[in-house]
Amino acid sequence: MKGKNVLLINPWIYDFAAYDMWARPLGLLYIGSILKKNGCNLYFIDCLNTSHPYMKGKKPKRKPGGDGKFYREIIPKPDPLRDIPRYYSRYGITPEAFCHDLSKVARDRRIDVALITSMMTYWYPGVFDVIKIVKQMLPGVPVVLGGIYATLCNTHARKFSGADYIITHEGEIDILKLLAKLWHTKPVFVPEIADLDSYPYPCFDLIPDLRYVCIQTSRGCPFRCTYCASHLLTRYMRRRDPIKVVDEIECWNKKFYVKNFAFYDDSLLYGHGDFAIKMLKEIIKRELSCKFYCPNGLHARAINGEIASLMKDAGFERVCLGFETSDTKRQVETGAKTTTKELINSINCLHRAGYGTEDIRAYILCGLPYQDADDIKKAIDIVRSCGARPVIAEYSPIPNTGLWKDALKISPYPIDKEPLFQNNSLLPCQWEGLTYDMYKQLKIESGI
Ligand code: B12
Repeated sequence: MKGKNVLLINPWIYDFAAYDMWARPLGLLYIGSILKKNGCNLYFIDCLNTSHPYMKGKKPKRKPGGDGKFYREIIPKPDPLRDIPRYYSRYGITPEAFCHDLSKVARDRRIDVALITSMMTYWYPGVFDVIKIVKQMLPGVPVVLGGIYATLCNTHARKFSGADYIITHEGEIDILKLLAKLWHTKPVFVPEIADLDSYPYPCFDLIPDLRYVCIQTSRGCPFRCTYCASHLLTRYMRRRDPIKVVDEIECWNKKFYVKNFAFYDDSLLYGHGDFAIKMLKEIIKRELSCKFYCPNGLHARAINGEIASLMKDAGFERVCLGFETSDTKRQVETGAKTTTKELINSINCLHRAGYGTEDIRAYILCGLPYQDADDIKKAIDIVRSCGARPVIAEYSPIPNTGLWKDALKISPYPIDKEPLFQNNSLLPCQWEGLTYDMYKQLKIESGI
């Protein structure tokens, strides 16, 4: 594989709304780092680059912590969404900037393979457009598609994406197998799947203006929540050594001056003994003075007085908790991840550790099959009454998850035929107990 030229592409987002909450194509960057270890040369085009030099004057507003807006342009809606009365946009760099980068990369060398990632199932149009352009501008170059859409909507991707090869699930080993076959060669480095610490750090060094880095301390989740796809994406749970995680953080901090870190785990605190305590103590011991974010939400059950104080001392600015629903029966039926009592207890611990109301956010799922407006209203009230800020997370139905059958029954949209209807912005599982208007009203009344 030595000397082969590999092009990595992170496609555009096409959606009604998108905000950059520390979004990085972490999976693609892991794949890249494995190929680099095997001697490949890497080239990266990030369609979600917010500081692209070609787009002077189109710099979107960014916050000091690294999150912020994407540049966007309104584009025509795909046909299935034509009747939705909202603007639809392409988020990320302009097509001109993309084509400029692509021709620049291809001008001086022959690209041997193009690797494209995918995130949300309903973001596939941006992925398809990237594939189409690559096929036109780099004729004959094999295109490999992987990622979350490619895994969860595999048949759809095979039929319609235009990619030459599709790799599902965690791709580190399968990409090596595929490229070994295509290039008639053997990899010199193969990571040990069971040991996440045998993986090289994701190749964030390909990002020129590195204001934040995403960290994954584990893959998988000990829970099987019926709304979540974690177990369909990762076959079994495993976790890194907490000290090695801090080594990685320190490396980005010392070598690349990165100060902001977002954790991408499905289960950062819960699941493996005192992992979190060890990691947090090590961060404090090394006096890294970095800021940490958990946009994916933490398990409230895992937070006690000690963890809350350690998080505060380590530099967690804000804490996001997954509450999801206040209905006891629904809490149990969707996976028994947390109870209302545990949520209240965790918020109390965070207060005692010095977090204010604005620093504690609790995600509330909105639009689960058969969930009514009253459930959401109650959850908002509970979160408010114990001194945290409620955040509504609109539900996206995902094929083959526990709630999928109910979602199919109740959704007014053909969510199984067309992944675009899995878009959470549509409130795909609206019904008479929670119409789109009721949801809007709820947001206005509760000031969210
Ligand atoms: C981090 C994360 C986020 C981040 C943003 C991430 C980003 N880059 O944009 C935040 C917290 C902001 C976020 C937000 C949301 N998210 Co989210 N998120 C995740 C999470 C936890 C991890 C994704 C990740 O990076 N994993 C780590 C990397 C290493 O894994 P990976 O990307 O899958 O890559 C591996 C393989 O896929 C493959 N691979 C990837 N690319 C390629 C390319 C090639 C060529 C090959 C060969 C292989 C390959 O190999 C990689 C390495 O093993 C997933 C759950 C999960 N377990 O995946 C949910 C998940 C993707 N999110 C989901 C949802 C629902 C949302 C929200 C809609 C939640 C809400 N209601 O508000 C929002 C929407 C965001 C928006 N509109 O802007 C759903 C997906 C829904 C769908 N229909 O697709 C998921 C699956 C969680 C779930 N509920 O089950 N999310």
